[in-house]
Amino acid sequence: PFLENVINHPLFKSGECITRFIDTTPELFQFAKRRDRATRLLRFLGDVVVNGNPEMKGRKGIDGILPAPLLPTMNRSAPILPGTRDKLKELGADKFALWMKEQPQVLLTDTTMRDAHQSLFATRMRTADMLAIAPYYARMMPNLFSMECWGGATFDVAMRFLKEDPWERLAQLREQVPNILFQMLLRASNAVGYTNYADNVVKHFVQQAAAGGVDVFRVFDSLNWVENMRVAIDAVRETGALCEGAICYTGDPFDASRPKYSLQYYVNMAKELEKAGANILGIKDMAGVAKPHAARALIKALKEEVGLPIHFHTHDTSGISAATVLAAVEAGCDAVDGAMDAMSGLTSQPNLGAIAAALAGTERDPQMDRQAMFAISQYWEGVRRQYAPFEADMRSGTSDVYRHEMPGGQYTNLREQARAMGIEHRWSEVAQAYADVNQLFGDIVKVTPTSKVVGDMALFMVANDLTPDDVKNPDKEIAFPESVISLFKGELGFPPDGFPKGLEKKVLQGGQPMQGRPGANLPAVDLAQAKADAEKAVGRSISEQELASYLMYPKVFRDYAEHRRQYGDVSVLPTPVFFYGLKEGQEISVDIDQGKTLVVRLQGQTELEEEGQSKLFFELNGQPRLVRVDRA
Ligand code: BTN
Ligand code: 3PY
Ligand code: ZN
Repeated sequence: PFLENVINHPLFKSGECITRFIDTTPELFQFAKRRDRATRLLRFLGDVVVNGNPEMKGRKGIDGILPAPLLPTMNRSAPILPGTRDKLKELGADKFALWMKEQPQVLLTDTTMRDAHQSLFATRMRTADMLAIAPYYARMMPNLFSMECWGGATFDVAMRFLKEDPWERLAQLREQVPNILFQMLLRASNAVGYTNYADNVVKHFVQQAAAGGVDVFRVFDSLNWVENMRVAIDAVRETGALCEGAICYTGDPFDASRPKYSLQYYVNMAKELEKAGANILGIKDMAGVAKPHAARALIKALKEEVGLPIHFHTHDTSGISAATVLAAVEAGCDAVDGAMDAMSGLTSQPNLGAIAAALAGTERDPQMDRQAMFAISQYWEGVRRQYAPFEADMRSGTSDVYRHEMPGGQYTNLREQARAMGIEHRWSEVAQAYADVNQLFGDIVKVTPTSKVVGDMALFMVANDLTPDDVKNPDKEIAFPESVISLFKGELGFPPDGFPKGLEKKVLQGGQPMQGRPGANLPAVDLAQAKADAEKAVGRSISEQELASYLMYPKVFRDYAEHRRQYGDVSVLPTPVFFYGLKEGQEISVDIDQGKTLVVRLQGQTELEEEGQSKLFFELNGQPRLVRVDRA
């Protein structure tokens, strides 16, 4: 058909030059492209076999062939019952919030596909592992409140390390799960990045995310500055999605030595968020420092003072977060987060299966099919095993978190950074420095991106043997990390009470911090121009979603696009093959399209006969294929 199309094409008959023909009628060459796809995937497979996945550098790999994660037994064509997403469509955001408050049962969010893996194995979970279980969620978990499956660090890690398109992940999951609310984490004016973006960029991002399938936006500001959340809140409200305005929880309202984060502080901010238009109030305990009695008192106070349904989120770093969740539920909290058993605990969320079991038969019984949860958790157990090289060597909860207050989602990443700097053996000093930096900065909220700044400074202090007194000493010269200077300039906004004046002066070397919220000082980005620039950079036209990726991360997006051009869509590969490579004699089948499957087998490889190259012998759908790979 390919040749027929070519010969019968009017341009061809007119005798126009063939090269131009290829340029102007790319649709005819789709056929060739499809063939090319297999070649590109083989090239990637060959690269990983010979050179290793660059992501594995310095990590201990996995020997042997891992068994595929065990999927639950279920009729895949069982009907999909209506869930919370249908409810949102029926009621709209405002009435949906009222519905939440009326429910006697506590509503449950499963964070497995976002925060849990961000917090346990450096955000490395790949789309394929989510996609395989997604149809089971739709059919076996129809009364989950939501699945947190997007945003936070997953956005850039997908492109940067996994070589996947986060928008495709969202669309593919959405296709499999039409009935349960999808939730994302949005860093307000920082969107899914580490710095404030122009208002129109934030708005554009939110529009793309809502159109792409996000139903609930958990919006937070890394300094709890409501002023800096309005653009994001308004943008979410305009799309009709649910806006969860979140307060980042820090400190301890019962610690008299830290009066700043009192119950009143939270109540005040909650009222501001309610006025700003949030549909749901999120309490985001990103480090897992909320103690049970504090959560009880907090939820009680908030229930008395604000009208919004409350959604509580915590991490199990201390080991007792389930007690905190139960206390929050007892105090009337409307929804809580947890992760499926096998993906829970430690720096991740508390155990959702255990919470469901503990509440079963009580008036807040979440009404979960616990057998189904268990089957799904078994699948996650198999998935998690594949990511072992990315896990922190942490065996138990640690009450040290009350001292350092590191967010669960940062913990494994900061340890990685320390390792890369060769100071992982000084981890307890890093943890102490982290706490010291927090005090030096004026006891601030630490969550992405401010947590990253505190972490940078902590590593800097340990690496340079600096004490807090050294840092404060006006006579001791210090070359502060870039991110610290940016923070004190106000590029992430300001804490309600400002930064400590003495250190501000030293960091800014007499310069003045900026006035007002950063977005007010950033000129609007010319989106059409940006799109044209991006298209020029990657040599093809791009979608509005890809434009959003480019606006967030220009370089990461360009690198990803180049990888995609060279190797095709590698998200379809099984995880062990992607990270650890095919073993000799191993055969895999890869669905590259609906109904299009490649069966790939690695037959063997030859030693370096020619300088710097290896020869790999594959079998592709039964046909021999030779791939040459340059050795890195
Ligand atoms: C990454 O680039 O961080 C992960 C994707 C794997 C890229 C493949 S693996 C071997 C080869 N060498 C590269 O630089 N990219 C490919
Ligand atoms: C993120 O912003 O990625 C977080 O998980 C913050 O807790
Ligand atoms: Zn979290």
